Amino acid sequence: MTVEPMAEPRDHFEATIAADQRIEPRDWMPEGYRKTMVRQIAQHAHSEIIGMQPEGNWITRAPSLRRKAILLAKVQDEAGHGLYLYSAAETLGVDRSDLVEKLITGRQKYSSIFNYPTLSFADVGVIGWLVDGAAICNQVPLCRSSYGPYARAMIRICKEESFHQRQGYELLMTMMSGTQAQRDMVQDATNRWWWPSLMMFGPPDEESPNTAQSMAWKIKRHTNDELRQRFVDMTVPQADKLGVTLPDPDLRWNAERGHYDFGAVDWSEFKRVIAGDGPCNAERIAHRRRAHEDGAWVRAAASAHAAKRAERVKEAAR
Ligand code: FAQ
Repeated sequence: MTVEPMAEPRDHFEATIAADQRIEPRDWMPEGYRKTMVRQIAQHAHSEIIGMQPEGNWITRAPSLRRKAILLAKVQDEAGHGLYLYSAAETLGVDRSDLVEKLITGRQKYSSIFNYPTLSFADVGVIGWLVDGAAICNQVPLCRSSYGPYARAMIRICKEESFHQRQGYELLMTMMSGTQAQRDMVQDATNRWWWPSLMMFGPPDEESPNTAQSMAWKIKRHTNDELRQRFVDMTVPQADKLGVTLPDPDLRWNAERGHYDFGAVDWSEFKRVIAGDGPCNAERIAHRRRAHEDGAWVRAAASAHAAKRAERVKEAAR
């Protein structure tokens, strides 16, 4: 079903949202909608790019050629996700170089989760299992997000995230059937990543300033707490199968609710991390800034090439 053009652009926008159709770049949209989309897509793109660092840290130390090939592919996929997302953001009239500038000067956020260190190879498995697991939980509904270029980018990203999640779980399964030392590494990594993974979904609903409007605009399809609960419900049986203990003494099945109850997230830690004071914030941004500066010559060469080509096309048309 397509929404017929209407005399008032605002009416067309509202009718498109109400009919569960997509807003496209050529369509009129309220400034608040555009700003929210830029904010969310840019944060998401930055998360993918910064998110290459924690696992990238282990590429040179992967324990076998097979693990190295898998990890390389995963980290490259994350770069690709960043690029699809920056492209989606550009359809809203922003410039990629401005977004990157805002990231490296701390004026735009990226996910809190990537400010924690990766201390052993088990972290690679646990990131795949929990972090990609949480990302899938959050992102599958975003495939139905109301902004067309974002929703379409999410379809492809989610397919790749599923592979990422499975490779993590498979790595952990292998480690859990290995030595006691390997099982201990998996448990230790699980202990460190569990709570930060729950924080990925954002603040509790009553403290989330953006959720109500984003739900009304069908940018978000579920609240932060709904998705956090979905993630817990999905992950507890996976932890049982794996043979690890999730580090939460309050975690138990609640038959009445039909969900797992879980303990209180330390929101003061979350606030500290997103304010820039997590264990690795400074390191992540310094690394990103260095990589950006090192890549200056590539950007200069690419734009010189593009300018030259445009000149040649113009000459040929004369
Ligand atoms: N970290 O009002 P809300 C990945 C901010 S997955 C940092 O609830 P909203 C894959 C929020 O921006 C990770 N900041 O906000 C991968 C807002 O601040 P602002 C990326 C957070 O937007 C796996 C303030 O708190 N995924 O990269 C966080 O309605 C493995 C108030 O919050 C996405 O970005 C946080 N965790 O809901 C890569 C998914 N949570 O902007 C490599 C798309 C909240 O007003 C390796 N994004 N904040 O200054 C979303 O679904 C939403 O933006 C939420 C936040 C749910 C993250």
